[in-house]
Amino acid sequence: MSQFQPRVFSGVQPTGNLHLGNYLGAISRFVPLQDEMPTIYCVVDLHAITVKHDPAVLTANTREVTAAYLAAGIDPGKAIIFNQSQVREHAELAWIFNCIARMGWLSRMTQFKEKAGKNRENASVGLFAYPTLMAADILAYRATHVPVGDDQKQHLELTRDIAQKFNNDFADRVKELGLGVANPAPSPELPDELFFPLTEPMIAGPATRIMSLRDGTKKMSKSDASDLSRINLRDSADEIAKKIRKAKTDPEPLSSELDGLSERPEALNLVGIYAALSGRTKEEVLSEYGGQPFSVFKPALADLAVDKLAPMTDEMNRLLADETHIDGILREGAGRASEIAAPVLRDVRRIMGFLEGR
Ligand code: AQP
Repeated sequence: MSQFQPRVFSGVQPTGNLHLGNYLGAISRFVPLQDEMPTIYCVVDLHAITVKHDPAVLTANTREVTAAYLAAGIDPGKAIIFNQSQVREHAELAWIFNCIARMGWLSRMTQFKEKAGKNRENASVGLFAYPTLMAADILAYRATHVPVGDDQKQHLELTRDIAQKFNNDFADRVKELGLGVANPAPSPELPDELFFPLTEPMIAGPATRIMSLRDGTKKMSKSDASDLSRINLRDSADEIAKKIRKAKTDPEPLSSELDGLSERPEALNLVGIYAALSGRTKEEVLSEYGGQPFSVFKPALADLAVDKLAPMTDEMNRLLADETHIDGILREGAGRASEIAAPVLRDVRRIMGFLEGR
């Protein structure tokens, strides 16, 4: 019996203000994977409408995320790059998963609680159901690996729960139709044949959670009202230097040991950013800068950040000047993505028992 083909899927929402956290926690990690296995990188525009949006801005942001993918080094000749709404299977599978997932599972999602805030009654149903759409994004391709930042861990656990419930609920049907794939880890809770893989999260490296520059206990975020809290991928060199200069810190010099930063979240965050941008460990950074004041470390970090980000920003701006080229890449990618998702959904429809009239 066949095995699941290794395949990477990940996505970024086109909600504006793409930032260093998106780059270090996700986009930069997408690049090497394209040489290791088939990769699918999506601009998840259906997710972006779960909160109030401006249609023209959504279009511009969709192109901006695409430009960031390309400028970071994702090669459309290797990876599939497309925007979610062009592949109808995402929305269709999400509906089916809405009927598999339990209210209790979704009610526990911390991201919904954070994004809905106090006014939960007024949040869209889409915001609540966001994780079932994310599960559909991944499982429409039967993707086995998903590189993401730490904030997406809970959603990926839910994706596994949905896959597991689907596999269990329809185990007999999957077998009867001959659509099963050998379960690599059979257990009393799981059938020996699966339809969907239990996707592995890839949350690794020194930058799985980059924190706000204004508050080391809050994640750097597109939606933070303070622009000083994040380094945007399209910030100029001057803006980057200013934001690092103004980043909240404490008066102490950096410690030489990582343990010394355990109660200093802002300092730890800046060291983590330096480590991720330079490809070194935090320990190595501290062995160079331990004992130094922030008046020395911050300019070094600003120089490094500008060195790393400026070429990417220039490339993004160059790419964004040619919308036809970007739209063509998305269209071509959507065609390739559909070729994978359409047969999966055809099988799902048969498993569900939907009558196909044509
Ligand atoms: N601060 C972060 N550090 C590391 N990784 C991060 N990611 C987001 N913030 C950080 C990762 O970036 C990818 C794309 O994220 P998204 O577009 O789905 O948005 P998000 O996770 O909801 O976070 P944002 O970018 O800050 O947006 P808002 O403000 O809307 O919540 C994901 O892999 C994510 O883990």
